[in-house]
Formats: sequence, structure tokens, C-alpha cells
Amino acid sequence: MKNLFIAMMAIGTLSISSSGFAQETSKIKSETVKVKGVCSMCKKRIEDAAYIKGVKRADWDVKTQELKVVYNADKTTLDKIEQSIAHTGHDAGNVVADKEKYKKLPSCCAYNDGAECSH
Ligand SMILES: [Cu+2]
Repeated sequence: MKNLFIAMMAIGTLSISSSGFAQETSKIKSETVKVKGVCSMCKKRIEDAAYIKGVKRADWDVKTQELKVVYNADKTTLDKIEQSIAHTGHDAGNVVADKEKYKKLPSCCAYNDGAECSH
């Protein structure tokens, strides 16, 4: 009886892996990207920009200047996420920020000009 149970478990595991379940989860990618910013206003702006279609999680840390993103690689790419963030005025990974958007950031968010703020 115990052997039968083990055999059923083994069959169950096989059918899960052959049904594409393993593939499904491998499409979900987790990456860390350097994003420049200074304050909690930056955090909100960066995370809002990172949440494009296909992004499950986006969490930016002001101390490490790192954005952790979890996304579905079938629906979006890391490059698209970086482009979206750069479009709001923040350097993201290999993508340099949109200069016009950077100039329009609140002065406390001007990370390239030694800005420091308490927001
Ligand atoms: Cu800011």
C-alpha cells in the first residue's frame, strides 16, 4: 500500500513537469537594475514607471539605488521596463534618462546635481 502511494506520487510529479508547468514558471524573471534617484517621490515615480504590462513586482530602494523587478518574459522585456523608467527622467540600467524629463523633475529629485531632500 505504501509502495503504491509512492508510485502515485512519482506519476503525479512526472505529469506536472510534462504538462508545461515548469516552463510556465521559467517565464517569470526576477532582475535587479540600477536606477538613480534621491527620495520617496523618486521611488513612487520609478515604481509607477516600472509597472508596465507584464510586470508583477517593482520595488526600488533609495539606499542601494536598485530596482528589483519581477516580470513575465513573454509579455515584456527588461529593456522595455528600463525605457519606461528613463522616459520619466531617471537613468535605468543601460538606458540614459530623457534629458527634457530630467530637467522637469522637482529640484530635490535632480540626482545628477547633488540633490538631497527629506521627502
Ligand atoms: Cu525625488
